[in-house]
Amino acid sequence: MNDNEILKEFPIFDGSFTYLDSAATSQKPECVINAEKEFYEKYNANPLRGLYRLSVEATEKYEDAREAVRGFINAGSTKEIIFTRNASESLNLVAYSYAENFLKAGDEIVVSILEHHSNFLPWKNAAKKTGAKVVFLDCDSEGGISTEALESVMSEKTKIVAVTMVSNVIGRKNDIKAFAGIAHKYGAVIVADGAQSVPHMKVDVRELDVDFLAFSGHKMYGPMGIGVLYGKEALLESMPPFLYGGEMIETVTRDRTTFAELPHKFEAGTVNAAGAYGLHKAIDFINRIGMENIEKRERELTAYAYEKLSAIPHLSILGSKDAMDHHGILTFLIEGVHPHDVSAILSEKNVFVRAGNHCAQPLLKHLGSPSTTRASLAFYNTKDDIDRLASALSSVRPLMGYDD
Ligand code: C6P
Repeated sequence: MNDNEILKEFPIFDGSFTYLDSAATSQKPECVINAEKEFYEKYNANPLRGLYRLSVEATEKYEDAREAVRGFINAGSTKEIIFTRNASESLNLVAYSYAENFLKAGDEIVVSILEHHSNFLPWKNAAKKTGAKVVFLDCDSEGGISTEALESVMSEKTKIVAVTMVSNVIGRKNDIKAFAGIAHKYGAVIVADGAQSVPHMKVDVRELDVDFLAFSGHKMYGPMGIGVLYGKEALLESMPPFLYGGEMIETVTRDRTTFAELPHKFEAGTVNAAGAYGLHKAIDFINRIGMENIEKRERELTAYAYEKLSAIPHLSILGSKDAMDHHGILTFLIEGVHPHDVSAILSEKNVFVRAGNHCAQPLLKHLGSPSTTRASLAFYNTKDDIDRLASALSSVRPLMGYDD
């Protein structure tokens, strides 16, 4: 597909701006935008409840979406796919239902320093309630975490290893398969945060052997408000419900409740069926483009962006010195200019990037800077987008009064 064919799929791209904040949320193709409308126009009824045709159809659309997610990450069963609101809720589900029930005082939860707050705060909270301890797994100066580093913080006390597949700040990827092997050797479960990996690379939960995987629909061309938790069936079976309410029960009497089978045990209340339908269409869209093509194009764009930004005086890119370690995410500092000013100047030039702490304050502290500017790509970006970014960045210091 050429640039124009790709851009045509996304109605928001009218040529008036350059979008480089896809790590925050991706733009949506027309097929996904239309899907929510189609759901409400053709299939709207409360799923999983009604015995009439429309409700049965709504249920079918919802469960078809679950099957699409299962296939997309190669889970063994749809019982292992829980729909949530987003990656944050998926991670909280594991912390509330698994950690709070199975951890005890003295146990340890290993959390990498690369984590987004959503894969740190739930563990901190679970540790506070159970008396367990959060142990940090630090990265090296370029954001890498070796298997030796993980081994060095593991012990028989470790019960959970919570680690991101790809950092939302520096784009660095962890060797999750090797990490899973280490976690299992010590009898711990591994919780992988796939928010920044599932939209950009093939993620096969059985190949990686992760126990839990969390991700959001809105970062993978799908709607906001729908997310996924994958969990191994035996673990999910052993866990109590996270939220209580409608449709997550089998029977309720005055003094006894039995819960629904997986996955419905974890989906209390009316579900986001239109969102799931939209996510299904997003998965169809990714499959139509081909994940290998998405990855290839994003690799090329990352290499191009790394080269362009590296050539800008007074700009330093955080993390690895190897462009291929950045997976579409470049976080940088411009000497003497606050990242908020950088982002505001870029916005004036209709180039949209994120500035701040990227919801990863412990990592930013570790990297020695409380705030940075971040440009993040998706496959719909073009080399022209990168050229516009580079040109806008080159103007920042002169505009701030530096005579470079
Ligand atoms: N990162 C970013 O701009 P939610 O908000 O629940 O969909 O995703 C949370 C989350 C969890 N893990 C990682 C690695 C993430 O990057 C995010 C979201 C966005 O970097 C918004 S803060």
